[in-house]
Formats: sequence, C-alpha cells, structure tokens
Amino acid sequence: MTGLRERLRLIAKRRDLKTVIAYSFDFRTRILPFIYADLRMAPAGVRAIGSALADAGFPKTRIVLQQWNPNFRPSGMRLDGGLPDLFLISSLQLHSAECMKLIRDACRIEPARRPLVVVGGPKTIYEPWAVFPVDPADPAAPDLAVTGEEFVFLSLLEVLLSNWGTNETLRSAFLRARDEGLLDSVPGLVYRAGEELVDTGIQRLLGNLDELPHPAHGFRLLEAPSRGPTLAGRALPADRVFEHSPIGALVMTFGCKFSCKYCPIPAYNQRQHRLKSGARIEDEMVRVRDEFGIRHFFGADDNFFNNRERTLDIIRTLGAGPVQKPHPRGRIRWGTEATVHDTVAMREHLREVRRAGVRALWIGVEDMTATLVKKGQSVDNTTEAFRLLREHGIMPMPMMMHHDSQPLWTPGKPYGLLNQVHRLRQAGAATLQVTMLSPATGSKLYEETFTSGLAYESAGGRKVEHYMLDSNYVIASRHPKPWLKQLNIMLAYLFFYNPVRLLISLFRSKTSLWLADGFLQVVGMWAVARTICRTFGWMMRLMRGRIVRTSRVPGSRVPMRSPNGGPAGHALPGGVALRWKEPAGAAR
Ligand code: B12
Ligand code: SF4
Repeated sequence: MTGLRERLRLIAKRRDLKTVIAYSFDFRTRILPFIYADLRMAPAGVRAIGSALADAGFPKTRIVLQQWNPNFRPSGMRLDGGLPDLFLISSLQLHSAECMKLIRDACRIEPARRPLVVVGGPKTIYEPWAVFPVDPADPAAPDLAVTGEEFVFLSLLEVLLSNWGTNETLRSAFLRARDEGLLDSVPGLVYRAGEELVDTGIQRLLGNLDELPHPAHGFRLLEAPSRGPTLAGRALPADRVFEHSPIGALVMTFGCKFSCKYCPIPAYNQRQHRLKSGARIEDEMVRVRDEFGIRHFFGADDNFFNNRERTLDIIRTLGAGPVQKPHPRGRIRWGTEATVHDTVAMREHLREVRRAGVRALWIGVEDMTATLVKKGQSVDNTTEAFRLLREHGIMPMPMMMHHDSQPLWTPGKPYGLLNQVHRLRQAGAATLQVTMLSPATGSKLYEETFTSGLAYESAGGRKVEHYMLDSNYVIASRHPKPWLKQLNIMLAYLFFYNPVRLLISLFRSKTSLWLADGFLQVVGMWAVARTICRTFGWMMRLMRGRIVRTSRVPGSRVPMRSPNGGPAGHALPGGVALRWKEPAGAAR
C-alpha cells in the first residue's frame, strides 16, 4: 500500500485528476435504531476513498453526501470549471434505489464527455452484478463495480492513469484498458464485456491499517449541505465541518473471531483481525479534533475487544497520551462495538478503557438466553457485562435480534422480548436496538433463507424493496402471524423509550451519565414515533394481505465469469452467475 501511494504521487506530478464521490442515501431508511447518526456522521467509506485520492496527490476531489444534498444531480456537476474525470458512487444495500438513480442521471451525460462511472461500497462488495441492469428499456449502468477497499481502488487508478493519453477522457482510457485485459490483474473489479460480466476475483485485503491514508484529508473534501442540484465553488470549510458532522467515524480495527451464521463480517475480513496501532489512532483523533473541532468519535469496529493484547495496546496508548489531556475543544470521547463475552473478559481493564475516552459500547446481545445464537452470552453474563460497564461510567447500548420463536412476554422467565428489554434497562442500557433476523448478503444463512422459502417477495401487494432490507421490517418469517413480530418490535421500542422512563432517567438514573441518558430518551421517543409511522403500513399488509414468498436466491441475471473463463468469485450459488458455466461456455 505504501509503495502504491508513492507511485501514484509520482504520476500526480504529471497529471491532474478531478473526482466527485457521491454517497447514496434513501431517506425512507430514516428510522430507529440509528436516526441521529445517519445524518450527523459523515460516513467513513467515502471519506476513505477521498483521503486516498488527496493523499496520492489529487486534491481536486469533492465528496457529496445525498443525506446533506438530497437534490444533487450528477448530470449537472462541475468541479474546477468542468465535468470531473471520475464519478464514484458508494452505496449500502438499502440505499440501492438512490444509487441506481445516480447512475441513470450520470449516464445522461453524452458518452464522449462522460466521466468514468464507478460504484463501490457494501452494496457492490456482495452484489456487484446488481448495478448492471438487464432491462433493455433501462440500460444505464456504471462502467465498473469495485468489490474492495482503498487498495483495490488505488491499484485500479494506477492502471488507468498509466494508460491515460493526453487527448482522451479517463473513460476512454478505461475502455481500452478493459479491452486489452489490463484490469484483470487487479482482483476486486467487475465490468461488462459484451453480454457477460467479468469478475477479477476476491480483493486482497490490507492487513496493517497504519498504511492507510490519513482520514483527515477526507474531511476537507465534503460538499456543504444544500438543496441545489450542483456543487459549490469550494468544499465545506474546515471550521464548519463540526457543525454538520459532530461525530467522526474512524476505522480502528476490522474483524471478529466469532462466526455467527447470520453475519457477513468474519468472511468479509477473510477471517483476519486487521487493525491500526494505538499511536496511529491517537494521531488520527488528535488531528481530526485540532483541524475540524470533532472530539466525539465512533469506531467502525466489528468487535473492538476481539483480541485482548491488541485492545490493551490501543487503550493504553490513548489513555496515556494527548487524547485525554484537557483541551480548549474538550476531551476526546468515543464509542464502539464489542461482544458480551469479550466485555466480561476485559473486566479488569475497563478502568483503562474509560481512561482511553470510551463512554459508550454497542453490544451485540441478540438474545440473552442464547437460543437464537451462541457467542458466549447468557442472561447472567450479559447483566454482569452491563453492570461492569455502568460501574466504570461507560454506557452499554444493547443490540437485540428478535426471531420467530421468541414471544413478546414470558411470565417469570427471561426469554420474552420485553422481559429481556426490561432486564437490559435495569442493568443500565442507555439505548436499544431491536431488529428482526433477516437475510444478510455475505452471511452463511443468506441463501438458505431463500431456498427454504422463508423470504418474502411481497405482502398485501407491496413488494419488498431495497430500503426495507435493514432488518427493521419483517421480510422473512415462518411465524403464522408475522405481523405480531412487527408489532413486537414497536412495543419493545415503546417499552424502552417513553415519558415515564425519561423522568426516571432524569431523577433516578442507573447511570452516572444521567444527562446523556435523558437526552437519549427524548431522541428515542421522537424516533419511535417516526419508526411506527413508517412500519405500521407494512404490519397491516402482513396482517391483512396475502404474503408471497420467494425461493429465488438473488443472483446475477447476466452471465458472470472470471477473466480466464472460470466461475466468478462474487457469484452466488443458485444464481445464473454460477449456472453460467455450461450455457455461457457453449455460447462463447
Ligand atoms: C459505522 C456503521 C454504521 C453507522 C454509520 C454512520 C455513518 N454515517 O458513517 C450507523 C450506526 C449509522 C449505521 C447504521 C446502519 N448500518 Co451500519 N455499519 C457501520 C460499520 C460498523 C462501519 C462502517 C464504516 O465506517 N466502515 C469503514 C469504511 C472505511 O468502510 P466502508 O464504508 O465499507 O468503505 C470501504 C469499502 O466499502 C470501499 N468503498 C466504499 N465506498 C466506495 C466507493 C467506491 C467507488 C469504491 C471504489 C470503494 C468504496 O472502500 C472503503 C474504504 O475501505 C459497518 C461494518 C463495517 N465494519 O464496515 C456497518 C454496515 C455498513 N452497516 C450495515 C447496516 C445493515 C446498517 C443499518 C441498516 C443497521 C440497521 N438495522 O439499522 C443502518 C443503516 C442506516 C442508514 N439509514 O443508512 C451493513 C451494510 C450491509 C450492506 N451490504 O449494505 C454493514 C456493512 C454491517 C454489516 N456487515 O452487516 N452503520
Ligand atoms: S459476534 Fe457480532 S461481529 Fe462477530 S460474527 Fe457474531 S454478529 Fe458478527
């Protein structure tokens, strides 16, 4: 990675490159559990790609967040007086509809002037084929889908820039590189070649995250929030970044040692635990605070306590250095994710964890009785983990997963959803996440959810759309009355966020952070109202309408292959992608 960054800097001395990066955002996803953070935290993925470009010597880069610029239209974008050379889109699966709208609009630019259009992020990492449509009436498609991280993107850039002639667009250099097979040496790309999709393979992952470009670059590239369709003359000034993104998402570690069947994280990380050093994280926090005024951070960790020695290196460095020294902008505070099991295992070190600035931990409790999933949690050790955190002034934020066999209430037993929510609140939970077990792309359970006929295609005539794939909607269930599951989720939230609890949090709080607890109750009540308004209609359809199931595993409808004609790494068994082998082989 370090060598690649240096080589690109040499190219940058000879070549200018203008890039616009858009983050797609579907406003229909604005419901619990993350209704505040979704708008008030500039996402790390687009910032990381922007940082990589700026670090490589291409500062003419702008990051547009659809959540801040809902009317942004790529066809009208101008940067430094002209169309950009490169238009990048980042999307989560649930924002796919908006991602496709951006692609369609970018394709309205006449081909001879069109920027190279590339899509990446968690949508294409798992389903790169999905952005290449099959409908001849709607042919708009990106030039390329990326199924990897910065390393893949910069490797691609190196190939393209090394082959970019002076009198041509970057897109035409891409088309030539593609046809000459130059892209095939970069694993992590999917492009169209005639009637097929070519998948260059599974990405090579960067292990030492200290080699990543510094995230501070990305914060300088943000487009200021606006209602307009075009871009402003300059990016959001550094001293106004905090106003719009008071929380900074930072990459610290990636990976988790558990292997829950419904979770894509261990496989995505190729079973590796990847991380930055304590010194590097300290430098990032301090620099982002000093340059942009952001002193609250959220670690993009999958399980921060995954490895005790590595965690201790990070927290001891942060606890001893400038991060915790008084500062005119305030001390640095941060939160992240961990498991119950590892929190209990870290019990002797929680004082150090707090000293490092941690004030909130999102904990994947799922089901306290471990009926749904076993990852070292039980009623007793979950309560113990929460007690320990509370005692150390760290807010525990449980993430629960409701499932078909869990009742709403079980008298005298801790199995029911409300019984568990009650216990968690008593144990000091400050927020609550309750989602329904749903198919997650990239997880072991994904295909089975479809092949077993569990997944819904529609209910009451309404199709399951992408924005509903956030586990807040019941879209896969064997329960005879699935509407009850949807209702249970609403009741659990109402049980947790309500005026009575607000009063209790202010006058008899279980946590030392009672003001934060009260604030979270207020935001939570507003968010519950919004969540109920959004999901009530779906519940009624589940109750009154006909439920149509689907057993078709989503897969590429365009034949997909590796560069040498073998099976494609990103194809799903069962989809046309893998069945490609015979029919497409015959057609070639
Ligand atoms: C922090 C986080 C959040 C924060 C996001 C806040 C913010 N605005 O940043 C909050 C808490 C709000 C959140 C909410 C949700 N999240 Co979330 N979240 C994460 C988490 C833990 C870290 C994200 C992150 O910052 N990663 C670090 C960055 C650097 O990685 P990245 O975004 O993947 O980007 C890299 C690559 O993808 C690639 N890339 C990205 N874009 C592009 C574009 C191009 C052109 C290229 C070439 C490359 C590229 O390069 C980047 C650098 O390496 C991830 C898991 C994870 N470890 O990544 C889940 C994750 C993104 N979340 C997920 C989900 C499902 C949700 C929710 C639906 C949960 C829920 N039930 O409500 C909501 C959705 C809310 C909404 N309306 O959007 C899923 C998405 C699954 C999918 N396939 O789309 C993830 C991947 C977790 C998982 N594995 O299941 N989340
Ligand atoms: S513990 Fe959490 S991050 Fe780890 S595999 Fe299970 S669900 Fe995924």
